[in-house]
Amino acid sequence: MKAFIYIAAAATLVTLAAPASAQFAKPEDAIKYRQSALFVMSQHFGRVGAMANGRVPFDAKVAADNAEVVAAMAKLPWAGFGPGTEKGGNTKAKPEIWTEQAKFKGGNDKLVAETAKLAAAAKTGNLDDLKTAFAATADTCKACHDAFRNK
Ligand code: ASC
Repeated sequence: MKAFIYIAAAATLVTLAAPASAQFAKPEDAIKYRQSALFVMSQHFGRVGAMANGRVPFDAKVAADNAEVVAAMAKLPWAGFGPGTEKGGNTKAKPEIWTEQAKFKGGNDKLVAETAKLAAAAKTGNLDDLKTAFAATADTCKACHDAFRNK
């Protein structure tokens, strides 16, 4: 009985921890995972950008909903860049991601921070705040792409 409880507890912990540590069966899965998170993020970021740039009318609720998704997605890609995922699939990832881990992690942390600010700005319903946060987030995307993504 005791053993059963330990096993059940361990299984529960693994289940609860899974989304955060995102273990992958094979490198291709990690690559697909990070690309998917980044793709979903880009779609929702684009919707916020359309409003920040005046291409579509500003709707505070739509902006806030999309920015929320951007902020949530920003937390995911890091787990997909683990050791052994340098190659496989159709990746544009540069080797510097793994040789300059601290810098790359710093970029991801900055993305998480800036997208949280974006979501907060969107919630205020103030278009100028949204524009400022959008620009800061876009700069953060670009800095990492320039340093760590092949053309
Ligand atoms: C986007 C998108 C990116 C970033 C980047 C910002 O909308 O898909 O990858 O913004 O272009 O410079």
